[in-house]
Formats: sequence, C-alpha cells, structure tokens
Amino acid sequence: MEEEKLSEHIEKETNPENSLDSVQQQKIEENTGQRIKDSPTSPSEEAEEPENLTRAQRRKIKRKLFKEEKGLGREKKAKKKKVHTILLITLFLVIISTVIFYKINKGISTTNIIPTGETKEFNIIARQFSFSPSTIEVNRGDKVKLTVTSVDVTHGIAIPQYGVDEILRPNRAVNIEFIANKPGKFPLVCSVACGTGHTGMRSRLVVN
Ligand SMILES: [Cu+2]
Repeated sequence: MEEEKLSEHIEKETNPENSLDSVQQQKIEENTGQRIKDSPTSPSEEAEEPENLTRAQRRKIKRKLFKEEKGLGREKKAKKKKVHTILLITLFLVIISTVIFYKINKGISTTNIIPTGETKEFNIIARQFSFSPSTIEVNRGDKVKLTVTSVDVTHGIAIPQYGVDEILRPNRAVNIEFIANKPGKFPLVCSVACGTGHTGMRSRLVVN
C-alpha cells in the first residue's frame, strides 16, 4: 500500500537508526563486537559528556569573568587614582590661589603687628573733588580714628585694603576706626560717583 510505504519512509528519515536494515546492522555488530543499540553513546555517557562540556565551559566562562573583573578592577583603580590626582591638584591650586589672594589683599603678614597703644585721630573733610588732608600718616600698630564729613554733595570714603567703605551724606560726620596692622601706602578714595572729577578724588594712608 502506498500509505504504508510513506509512513515507513518518514520513520526512516526521522530515526537514523532505523535507516540501517537488518543486514547492515548485523555487519556492523560483527565488526565492532558491540551491539549498535548499546553503542558508545549510552544514556549514562550521553549525560556525562554534556556535563563535562559544561564544566569546561563553566571553567572557561569563570576564567573569562575573572579576567574581565580583574580588568574592571584595574580600570576602577585607575579611575580612582585619576580622580584623586585631580582632587589633589585642585586642592593644591585652591590653597596656592588663596595664599596669593591673601598676600595681595592683605599685603605683608599682619600677625607680627604689636599694638602701640597709641590712638591717632584725624578730621577729614570731603568735597568735590578732594579729601583734606591729602595724606594721613600713622605707625604700625596705631589705632586710627577718622571723623569724615562731606561739606557739599554725597561722597564715599574707601580704603579697600583696610576694609573701609562708608557713604558720606552732606554735613553728617561719619566715624571710622581700625588698627593700622598693615604697613604700606594705601589709597583712600571716594566710592560714590560725585561728579566729573570723582575718579581723581583720592587721598592716601601711610602706615610706617
Ligand atoms: Cu566721588
């Protein structure tokens, strides 16, 4: 029957063992001395082989992972080192610039200034466009007391290096006090725009 042949053919195709006819099977069995059905690929070996393979693969994968981890670790370490270096450089630059800023703004170190116990008082008149007197001279360590009065328009008085900056309203005296703890010559300027000659309105503080 056609149908029987077809199903037989399909069976042969799907199962290679069935594709050997009984004669072929017998021949092979005689040559090898083994039964084909008990041939090397017994179930137990079949189960072992993939396990072995898996172990080997596992080992391989483990090794690979280990290497990758090691590499990552090294990368991390390198990154950390880089960040530390950058931080150190930044810190160093910040310290250096702070010191420079301090030196520029405060002049020579003020830590060794011993107060003289003397107080120097000055009355300063501000007008367009000058301060009078034009120079104030004191000694290092003196206490300086300024009484400043504008006699015309609103002015300002500023000694930036001593942190002094006050507005002078017309005819209102302003009192300023500080210790002359920085030696040098410092500009005393008007800090409020008071007219055309404003920028030239300046005096000088001399600390000996
Ligand atoms: Cu001014």
